Amino acid sequence: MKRLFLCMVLLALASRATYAQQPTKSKTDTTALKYGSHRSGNRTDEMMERWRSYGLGQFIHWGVYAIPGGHWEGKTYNGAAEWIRSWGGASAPTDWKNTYDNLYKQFNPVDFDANKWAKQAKDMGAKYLIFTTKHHDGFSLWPSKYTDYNIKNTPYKKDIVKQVVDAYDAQGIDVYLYFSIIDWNHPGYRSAVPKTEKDSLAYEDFKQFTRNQLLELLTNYPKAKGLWFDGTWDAAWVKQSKFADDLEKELRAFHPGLIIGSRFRADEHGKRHFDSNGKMMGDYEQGWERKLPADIEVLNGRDWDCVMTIPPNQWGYNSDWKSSYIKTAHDLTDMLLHAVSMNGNLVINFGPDGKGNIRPEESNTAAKLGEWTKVNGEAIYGAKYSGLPKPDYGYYTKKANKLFLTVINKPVNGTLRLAIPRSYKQKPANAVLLVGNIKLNITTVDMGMSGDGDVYYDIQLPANLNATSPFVVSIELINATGRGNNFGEAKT
Ligand code: JFZ
Repeated sequence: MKRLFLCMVLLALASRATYAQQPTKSKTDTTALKYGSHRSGNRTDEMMERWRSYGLGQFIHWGVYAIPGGHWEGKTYNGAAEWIRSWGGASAPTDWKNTYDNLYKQFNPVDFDANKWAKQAKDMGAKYLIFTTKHHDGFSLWPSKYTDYNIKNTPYKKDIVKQVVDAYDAQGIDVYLYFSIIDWNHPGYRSAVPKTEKDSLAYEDFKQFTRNQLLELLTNYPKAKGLWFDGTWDAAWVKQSKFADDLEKELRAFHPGLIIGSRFRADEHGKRHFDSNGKMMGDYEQGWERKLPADIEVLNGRDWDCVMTIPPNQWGYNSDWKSSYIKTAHDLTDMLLHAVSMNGNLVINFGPDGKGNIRPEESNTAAKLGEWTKVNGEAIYGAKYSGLPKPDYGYYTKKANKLFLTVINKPVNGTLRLAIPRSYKQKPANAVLLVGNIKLNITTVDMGMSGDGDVYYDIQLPANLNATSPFVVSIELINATGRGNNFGEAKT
């Protein structure tokens, strides 16, 4: 029996560890590290506070992969469209990669209008953008001095990163530059640890190229608020703990306030995201990729964001969405509140096509989300974890003395019953339905339940509330002390 229990505990711990990338060591068990985390606890500066208040972000994956759009020589590839260069495999025609690496000669997004994108993002309610300046294929969307494989050498010619940064900045949306360390186009790039001297020299050249491009980005686009790193899992890069640590420090010194997530570098023992002492490397946890934490405890107080695709797993443009489940605005609202209720941000991905158009499905979703955030934005921007258990109706978020209940599951009897623990320092006073700005009746319910730790409050929803999407009840909180019930406890 004991053994069975131990097995179950171990299993539970193991699944939790893989799910949430939990730190591996306790505080008392520390190793001296040269290239580990730079800090204990969260950043407290103004820029990071701003990051914490975003709530909703937009991700854009755009590059030459938008031309094939998930299709190659008449075949559909269901793997992520931005990876199409690598889907060829051994059976592919030998010129597959070479053909791909020449696609830029056709890249001419005549419909691209950065202001249109930025306006749409603003209307959706996004407060930050993560934009792919260079994905794994190595194609640079800015006129980089360090490679010819860049936008200047396409028929389009103009600097796309600049247009995006300026347009979003003009809308008051903060821009973060996505940058892939993996670069399939650079001759010095290696995924495996270099073994020969020739390989090592090539890789040294690649490292300098990477550093040059990053400094170039921060020089050209000083309005950028942070760098969003990707493609950092290769064995060759994982070995570069000193180089990457020096580079991170250099980038931070070069661009004060810069925000970098946990997906940039590994410590000297190859540990990524969290160092060998279990401390997070970077300013926020960057491992929440198409997944959300089950509860706030797994986060242990860390900053985090979740990046989410609308189809199951397509970041770049894939012309065929027909065979996939496409997340609705409703699904995404649920995820957004899930994230904010646990102190995280949700970043929704868009994959424009080869001409620079955002597909109609994405535009519709953005518009629907925008309708929602316009009315209910208070529940997400600057809102945080409430300190209350998650309600079955949906999610609580909190800002100053306001508690927001976003209702995903509307109760059939039209009454929201809030269970507020007696230990909670505040209690509900007034309630307003944000859509329509309707004042709601709220009453205290003492059910006289023995040993129960909660006080109940009933909020009556309007009888004619025909909710077809999640709705928010804004609840004013006032201080509460000594809330015992009126009934004696039974002796047991
Ligand atoms: C990476 C890229 O390979 C992908 O194309 C896209 O850009 C995405 C945002 O990032 O894919 C990942 C990276 C990390 C995980 C999963 C997919 N992860 O940590 O689970």
